[in-house]
Order: sequence, then structure tokens, then C-alpha cells
Amino acid sequence: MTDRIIGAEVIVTSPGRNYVTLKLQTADGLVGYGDATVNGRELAVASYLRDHINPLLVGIDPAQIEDTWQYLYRGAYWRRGPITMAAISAVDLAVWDIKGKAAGMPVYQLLGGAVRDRILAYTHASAWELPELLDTVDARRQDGFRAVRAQSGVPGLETVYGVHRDAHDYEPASRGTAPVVESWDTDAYLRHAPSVLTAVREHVGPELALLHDAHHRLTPQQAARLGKELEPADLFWLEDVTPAENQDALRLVRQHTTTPLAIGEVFNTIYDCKDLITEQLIDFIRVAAAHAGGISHLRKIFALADVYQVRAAPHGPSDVSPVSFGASVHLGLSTHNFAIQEYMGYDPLAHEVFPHSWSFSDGYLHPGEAPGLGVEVDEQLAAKFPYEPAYLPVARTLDGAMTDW
Ligand code: GCO
Ligand code: MG
Repeated sequence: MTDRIIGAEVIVTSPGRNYVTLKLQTADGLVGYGDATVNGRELAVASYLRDHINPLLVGIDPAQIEDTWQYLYRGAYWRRGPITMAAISAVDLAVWDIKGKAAGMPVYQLLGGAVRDRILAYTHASAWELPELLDTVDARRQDGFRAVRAQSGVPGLETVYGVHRDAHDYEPASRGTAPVVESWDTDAYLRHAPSVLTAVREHVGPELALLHDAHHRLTPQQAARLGKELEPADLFWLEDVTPAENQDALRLVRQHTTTPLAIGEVFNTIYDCKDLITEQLIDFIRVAAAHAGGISHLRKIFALADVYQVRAAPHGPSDVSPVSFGASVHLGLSTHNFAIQEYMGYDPLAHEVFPHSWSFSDGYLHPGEAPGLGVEVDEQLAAKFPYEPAYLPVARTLDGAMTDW
């Protein structure tokens, strides 16, 4: 029996980049943390929590996780959407954290216990030119990774998603009061990407799991062509080929290629992906614990996916905080159809502000044995890094029209 919630607070901090964290406190002194970060729209979720949710949480029983989720989801009347669902996710993660701490158990134990010893992770390798990209992939393998996402520049373009011209690290959001404008030309990309990925495959040999992200930019026909042309590169997956709103597109893509397809980082409920799963139009579902309703809702999505041999592979960029990243790793250890976890990595300051029991070694992740989610917040340190306005880029085609970033 856990005591009721007596305090709910939002912590906005920027150790390297902005994060929104919900902190819940119980009458018996337990503290639970949840992540509500939506990259480039952070303060909207902070306000949703502060102004509309936190006042409702004081007095509730945090042990009633599912009821709390239903209360916030059904009770809003205005359902779904990234801001609402990020706020619900944060509450869900915080009450799972409290339940684990009250039980003295890591959350993966509450979810049914371990079904594997460790979770395969993939990271990013990016460089503008192919020789540097091959070096970067090699460096990631030296770091222990057995799965790597490769992104390169495109001749004729100044800026491209997933890669900075002069750096081998990639962080999409930039601080400032307006988004950076990137350029895009699908034809130039389609002429170049297959040769780059095939060259990476030749360089690394057959075993390394190789991934690539098209970041929602292609038409169904272009996506089908790319999938087909990438078959010799034997990708682990091709990600987000078409904009997430056009789910019918995946039908056409599927008919033309055996390249495995992954989608879902911008989805926020099971309703965004149920047809993709039940019609077996995708191979991997990439919903994140911070954005799609927390552990409680991800479990439902993954259970549906399991029936159709679709595997779970949550989004794990630097813009989901170490809190929800930890939650994802607990799910990974306890979910049978969990395939792989994206691990883009964090600024060293983020590791300090959010000390965590989860760990990476030899290409694999483990949530650790600390009770709850195993991620704490050093609030004194967090206070030293106040929010800084930052935006994701936008993109325009060469004729100047807005396009999908
Ligand atoms: C990924 C993603 C990210 C997103 C970012 C937006 O696969 O990791 O596409 O790089 O662009 O999370 O905030
Ligand atoms: Mg992606």
C-alpha cells in the first residue's frame, strides 16, 4: 500500500539540451520521475502538466497506475496528440517509478521479469563523405556497437537530415529563437543513398546490423524504389520512409520490397499504428515511452504487435531524457518481442543531472537493479542549466517550398 501523492512538480533543465521532467512525491516520502520532453515544444508540455494535470494528481493513489492513465486519457475529452500524450506518459512513468520503489524492485520485475539477459542497442554514425562515414562506423564498432545507423551527405545539397558537414556527431535541435532552414532534394538523395549504404555493407561485412533513416520524406513510389535498391545492403531496417500521416503508403512500399520497415517515433497512441501492425505492413514499431503514453500504453502496443510478429524497437534519441530511456530499457528486458533499442547517447552533463542505473556495455543495454526506473534527478545541478529556446530544423526543397524535415 503506497501513500497518496502530496506533491507534483515540473523540472525544466537544459544540460546540453532541454528536458522536461515530472516529479511526484508521496506522503511516505517516495519520489517518482517521468519524462515529458517534446523536442522544440518543451514549454507547452510543461504548462499542460503544471496548469492542467498536476493539480489533479494531488491526493490520488499512485498504486492505481492503469486507473490514473485512463483518468487522464479519457478525462481530457480532447484525446491524443503529442502534447497531451507526453504529459500522460510522464505521469505514467512517475507512478511506475513509485510502484517499483515501494516494492523495492526494478520496474522490469513488475513487468513480468527478464526474458533476456541484455538488450541489443544501435547507435548513429554520420559523416558527409563516404570515407569519413566508413571511419565513423568503424569507431562505433570499436565502442562495442553491433548495430549502427548510417547517414551521409548528398551531393548538391548544403544540409541534410542526420549529418553535419564538419562533425561526426549529430544533434538536430539548435539553440536559438527560430529553426535552422535545411535544404532537400529527393531525386539527389535517391541517386546517392543506395551506393553509400551498399558501400558501407561491403566495408563492414555481413554481420553488423545496418540501419538507415529516411525521416518521413519520400512518396510511396520513391520509398518502394529505395527499399528495392537497398536490398543488396541487407539492412536491419529502413526507417520512416513516408510521412507518418500517410499510413496507406506502407501498403504500396510493402508490395515492392523485402527491406524491413520501421516506423513510429512520432506516433502517440495505439490508434496511430494498429492498422500498420494488424496488416503486417511494418516489421518494427518505434513508439517511445516519453511520447506514446508511457510504459502502460507501450505494453499494449507491443502486445498487439507480438500477435503479428512485429517487433518493438523504441525511439531513443538524445531528446528523450535518461528517465524515459531507462523505462524503455526495463520494457526491453521484460518484453518478448522487443528487438533493439536506439541509443544515440547523451551529453556528459545529462548523465550527471540524471544519474541512472541503466548501463551500456559491449553493444548491449541493461536497466540495472535499482528499485523503480533507476533514474534520479540531481535537482541542484539541474537548476544550473535553465531552459534555452531551441528548435528542430525545418526543410525547404530547392524551389523554396516547405517540405518534410
Ligand atoms: C531518430 C530520429 C531523431 C529525430 C529527433 C527529433 O531516429 O533518432 O529520427 O533523430 O529526428 O528525435 O527530435
Ligand atoms: Mg528516426
